[in-house]
Amino acid sequence: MELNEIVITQAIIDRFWTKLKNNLEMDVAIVGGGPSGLVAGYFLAREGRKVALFERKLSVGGGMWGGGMMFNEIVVQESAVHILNKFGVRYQLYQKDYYTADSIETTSSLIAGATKAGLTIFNCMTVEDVMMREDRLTGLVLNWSPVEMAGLHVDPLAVGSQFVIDSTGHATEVVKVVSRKVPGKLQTPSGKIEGEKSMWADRAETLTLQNTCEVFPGLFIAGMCANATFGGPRMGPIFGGMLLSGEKVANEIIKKLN
Ligand code: 48H
Repeated sequence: MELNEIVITQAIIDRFWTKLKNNLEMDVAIVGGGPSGLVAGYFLAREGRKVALFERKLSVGGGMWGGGMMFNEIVVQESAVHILNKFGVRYQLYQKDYYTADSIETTSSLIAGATKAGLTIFNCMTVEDVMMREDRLTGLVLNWSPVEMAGLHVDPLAVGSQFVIDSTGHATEVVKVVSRKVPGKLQTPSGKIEGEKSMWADRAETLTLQNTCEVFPGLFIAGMCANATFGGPRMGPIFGGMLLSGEKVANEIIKKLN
């Protein structure tokens, strides 16, 4: 049988259309496909929740691919090793409490695990705004990343969700929009974004987990975004906090949805 280009085109359009339409309303919309967002998506999807992740770039994985300064290995502490096990990532003990894993294997395993668990990922989409009502966030405002990159004046589209997770890392993009444009205050000491501090790995890893919370009605923060929002320090290429934050935010939202 001769392969037909028009059928190939129709197949892609039909399937993508269905995927997009199925995700116009969902339980949880995740912004940013770094390690914390992917782990959150995995645990939410495994609970049978309707969850989609929106990523600006062509590839998800965020800052994990490059390990530390492009030495493509990551460090994970003992308390987060159970998450590597869930995704079938191989790791090695370096010394007590310090494990290492190949950053390519880890990132690709998080992506494969999360999508196979049922997380839908939309790449090349930028979240440029949120949807709001009197008392809470109700969804996301999206545009194609190439529209943003080219600076084209094209209006966005919107998707609804019961909860939003900002896992956009250092950039804290959704929190920034909410702080600037949505009436009300963030649940931080100043009511605003406190801003990320310089490196202190041990404290940062503890705070990443502590700062993972609902920072505004309908908006949860995870990963590096949680630390930057609450004024926590950065931690460098140790990723246990990111993985644990993804697990925690999923559990908190599952409790609320139940
Ligand atoms: C759609 C967006 C938007 C937007 C951004 O930075 P990430 O890897 O995030 P985390 O928090 O899961 O992991 C942080 C970790 O990678 C890291 O940077 C560490 C540990 N740093 C320590 C240190 O000391 O520096 O991923 C965030 C993702 C990226 O893929 C962005 O492209 C994406 O979010 N993103 N996607 N719409 N508006 N903004």
